[in-house]
Amino acid sequence: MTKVNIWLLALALAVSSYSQAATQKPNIVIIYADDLGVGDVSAYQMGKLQTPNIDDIAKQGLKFNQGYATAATCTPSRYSLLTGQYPWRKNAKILPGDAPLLIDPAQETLPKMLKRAGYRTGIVGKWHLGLGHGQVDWNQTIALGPNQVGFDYSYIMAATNDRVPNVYLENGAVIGLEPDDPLYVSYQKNFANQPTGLDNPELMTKMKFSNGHFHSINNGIPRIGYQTGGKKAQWRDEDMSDLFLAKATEFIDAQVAPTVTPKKQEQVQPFFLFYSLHQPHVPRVPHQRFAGSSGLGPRGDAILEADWAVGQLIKHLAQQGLARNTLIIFSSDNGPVLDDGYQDRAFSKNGEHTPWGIYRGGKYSLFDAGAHVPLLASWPGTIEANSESEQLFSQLDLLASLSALTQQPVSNNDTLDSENHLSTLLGKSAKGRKALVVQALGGRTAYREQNWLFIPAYWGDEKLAKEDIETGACSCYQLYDLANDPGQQTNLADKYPEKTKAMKAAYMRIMAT
Ligand code: NG6
Ligand code: CA
Repeated sequence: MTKVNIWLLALALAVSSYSQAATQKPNIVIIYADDLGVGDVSAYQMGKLQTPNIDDIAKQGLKFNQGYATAATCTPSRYSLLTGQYPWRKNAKILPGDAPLLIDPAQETLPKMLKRAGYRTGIVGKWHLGLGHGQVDWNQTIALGPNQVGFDYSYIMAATNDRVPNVYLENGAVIGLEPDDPLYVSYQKNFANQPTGLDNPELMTKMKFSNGHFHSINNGIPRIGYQTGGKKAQWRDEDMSDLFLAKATEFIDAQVAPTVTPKKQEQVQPFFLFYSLHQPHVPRVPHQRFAGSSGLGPRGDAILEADWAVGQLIKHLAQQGLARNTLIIFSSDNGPVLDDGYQDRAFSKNGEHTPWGIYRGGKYSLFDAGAHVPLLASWPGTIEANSESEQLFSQLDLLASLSALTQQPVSNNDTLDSENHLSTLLGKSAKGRKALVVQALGGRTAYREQNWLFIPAYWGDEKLAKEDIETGACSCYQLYDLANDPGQQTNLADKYPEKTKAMKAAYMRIMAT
């Protein structure tokens, strides 16, 4: 063989191994915490809690220092993650537990795209994107939910752990309902003879409310909304984490035929698991074995419970021989809050801990800690271990990026807001998203472009009094240089009027699309 031929052969081999890698379809697990701050994850070294299992994802892979949800509350962020669209296009705000499905079944979604790419898709945990067409009958299988927007399997709570109904649904059907004790739900008025937190404070044996949350009581904890019946189906908060973990591992196991040896895993159908944790959202009632474990009260304990569950899930993947062929993405739906409506000593036990890290604000806020969240990605052999990224990466971009990874085109123009930043997600590019609109409580929006944050003028309270969180509202324009002032202490809008004007114009352009 001539030198040239040898060279050509080597080139051909390199190209074929490259294209094999390029068409690889790893399992994809998105672990999505609820109200977890950057400072709550010890890999970020900004707070006092220790989260060794979540940190392991960073050790195995990549830690984003500029990772973003699209919103400072739950429903809008989840909507964007799954649809690749900004939440304000759909007027997405925090939904009640009996709201209709927010995602149009005709819309493109992340699980639909992955399903077309050959994945089996599942969601376990918090949903909070509505079910049915409205007027849901909880005693029948609900025909419109996660299974109709791309998930082959779903095991969910409808909304949040502080909202009724307090039941689990598997593939649209409430689990554990007895025919002679039907379940009814209302967000308008109470049912006859049903105790509430307001009228029957003696029944709040596990937790009392501090703000809102004074309707129906389940498991000694008052909730938002009224429910009656379905007694056997009502959850016990302490068991929720173990149950979701069990359902998540069962979903993984269903993919792994027992006769298949780990060496042959690549021949097994890949899966996408959306493991949607309920921690540390209120009410924070972890299993007894975590009670008191953090020294920071129930909020810290719930985070340690979540950290443990994450560790178990990762261990399980390894035991099934799936560690190398699984891309794990860990993030949170919005920033942190201490008192979010229950008397759980979140302020008094917090001590020196800083869930919001070095950023300003928190959950609900237009300031940076509203949507600036922990974001980690690991894929051994592909993502470099112990790496860090300063690039802006939004959960909005997961749809387009994972569509590039699986070489599965997205089907229509609906996903126009999602950008392909696959190489940034895999730590191979120093070029992230340039600009991002973030949404706060009530649908207010702010605009991030590179290191700058622009907040338009909003009238209203500067602080949520009970939560003690700054809203970011000001009758002035605000402009912050996040590179030099990550804590957003100096408003530069007056100092740089041209920059402010340019940021405002760019923001208005996106909002007009
Ligand atoms: C708020 C609730 C809060 C939480 C939030 C939704 C009150 C006083 N506060 O309205 O407890 O449930 O909604 O959180 O009721 S989220 O993370 O799902 O967006
Ligand atoms: Ca949340």
